[in-house]
Amino acid sequence: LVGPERGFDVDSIDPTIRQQLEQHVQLVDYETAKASAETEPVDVIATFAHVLVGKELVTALSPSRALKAVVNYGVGVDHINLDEMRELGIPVCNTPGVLSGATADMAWALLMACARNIVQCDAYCRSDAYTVYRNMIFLGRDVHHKTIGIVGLGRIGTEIARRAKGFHMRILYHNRSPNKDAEDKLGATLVSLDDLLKESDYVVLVCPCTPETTGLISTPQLKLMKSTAFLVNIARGPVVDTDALVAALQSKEIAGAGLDVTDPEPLPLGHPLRTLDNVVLAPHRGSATAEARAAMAQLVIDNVLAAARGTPLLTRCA
Ligand code: 8YV
Repeated sequence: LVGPERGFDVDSIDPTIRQQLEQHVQLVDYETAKASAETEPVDVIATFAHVLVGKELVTALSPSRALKAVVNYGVGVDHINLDEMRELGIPVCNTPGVLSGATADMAWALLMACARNIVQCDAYCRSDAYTVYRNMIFLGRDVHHKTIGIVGLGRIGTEIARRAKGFHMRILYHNRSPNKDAEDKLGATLVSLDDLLKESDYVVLVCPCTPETTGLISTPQLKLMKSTAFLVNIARGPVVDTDALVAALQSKEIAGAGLDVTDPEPLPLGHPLRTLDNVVLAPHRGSATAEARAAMAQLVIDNVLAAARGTPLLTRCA
């Protein structure tokens, strides 16, 4: 089941989820569920990022308060009003762990694309301009032995740090609480956000989007970064103040940005972030590998069936 918002393609939902769940439960889409909610309230809501789930939606679909769980396809649950779910006594499940490696790989893909101008190189090689070999074009920046600053050293952040260790990088992190394991095994150092921004060559945002992290990176923070440093965002768009980022990129206060997520998402046509040549964009593809998607789908299926059958939920997060 999906929510009422526009701006996403309902048919893009993993068909595995539909096919497998259909064998066990009756699946209804949002409009159908809403129309028949009085007589047939839904038992479980399965949803994903980009669909705002709160008291209003839950009450519209299950006015008799029969809802047993909200099951999210994805690890981030910032689109679900957890306070309201708590108030209603509705458990929330997500898909942690199974997408950490894929999302860390994506952070690295953006980081490397930024550092070595991969997108510009590709366009150049396809264009008529590439007729002779040139030595001094598209010079990038080293990644190895540089400093990476990871904002949010949870499951995905730790995977990013493990890859950074392979590149012999100095690893700084900023987190709500210390990650002793990453300090011991990866040599990661906990620092203030300001110090991380000042010292890092690559700043990677991978924190959850909460009221505390919304707008975390704005003009004062971007000013702390080196003019040679890159910002990679695989967290959520609102963690960065978009206008401040555009200004920093236009004035070359930072070298560039790799953005898997933006605010708004998608960006409107003609938005500066769509045209700046020191930006690499991806359409929220962090966990989008065949392997991670299959594992996410399986967790959604298992959680929906557990909720429907009244057996313990597998990955409850709230
Ligand atoms: C998903 C995500 O692509 O896990 C998350 O929090 O943002 C992504 O993995 C998305 O939620 C699926 O629609």
